[in-house]
Amino acid sequence: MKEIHIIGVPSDYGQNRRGVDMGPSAIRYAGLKEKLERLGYRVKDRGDVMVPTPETRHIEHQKLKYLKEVLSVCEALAEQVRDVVTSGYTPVILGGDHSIAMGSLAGMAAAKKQFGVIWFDAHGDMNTHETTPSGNIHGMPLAASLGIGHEALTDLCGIRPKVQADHVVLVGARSIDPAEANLIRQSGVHVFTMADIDRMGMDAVMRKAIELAATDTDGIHLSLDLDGLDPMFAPGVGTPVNGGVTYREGHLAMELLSASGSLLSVDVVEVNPILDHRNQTGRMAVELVESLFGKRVL
Ligand code: HAR
Ligand code: MN
Ligand code: MN
Ligand code: MN
Repeated sequence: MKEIHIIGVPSDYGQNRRGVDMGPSAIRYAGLKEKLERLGYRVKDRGDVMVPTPETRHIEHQKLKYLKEVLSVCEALAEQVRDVVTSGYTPVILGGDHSIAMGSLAGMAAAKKQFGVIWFDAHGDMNTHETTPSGNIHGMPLAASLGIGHEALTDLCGIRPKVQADHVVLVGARSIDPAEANLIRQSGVHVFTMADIDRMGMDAVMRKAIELAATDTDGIHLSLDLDGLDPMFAPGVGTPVNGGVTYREGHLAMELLSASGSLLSVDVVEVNPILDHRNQTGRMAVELVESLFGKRVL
């Protein structure tokens, strides 16, 4: 039987609204462990990675806000992920903002020769310190993991790059900054925007995405940013963007990834309980993870 290890990362150092640090609690409170157990998995909760208290810290670089704190959190997370994956278990990583994915991917890169990434997100997260409009590192983790940007980020854990561009697929994109768009085009990552989902349908998009991320790799890491969903279904996020993935499209995407048998690891990020309505987004996150791990109607 497969064993899942939950790792909480209560960090909001990658962006400027407090609250995502409560994401792991909200997702756990929505019944994550019990629901995965009901699907037949052994589940171990490894607790939270140590995150320093924001009120004791200050910004040093305006274009890389809370760089030191982001790095220390990501290093600690990478170590946990490497340990879980080399032991043969599946990590479910609970953010926190999306900057933590640099730690997830560093841990994956330490444990696996080749892996693909499906980056489910309204945003590209392909900025660098030179292109960022905000200085928030949660807009940079995909670029950094591909080896693009400031070396403090790209060289995290001494592995660069963590993943190859032709094994990376963005799904759900609809808010990309102009300079970020150039980086995306130059990088060679694959992108399915919302318009592509409208035209092709989620079924065709995900089948193609899975093929791209699984070819020549040992499997797929899913980086699930809840703002990829339409704010109607996931209002508790810091940077909501209209015109997102619907409830059923989201589940279909998870079901197809589950059926592919290629899933290695997942992060669930950007859930902000302060901005949420009665934990709707936390519950949505758990529902999507259930579909990802095989929950079906019949
Ligand atoms: N692109 C903008 C920036 O770099 C906004 C990024 C928002 N990012 C997330 N993660 N919520 O996907 O600041
Ligand atoms: Mn993101
Ligand atoms: Mn996003
Ligand atoms: Mn290849």
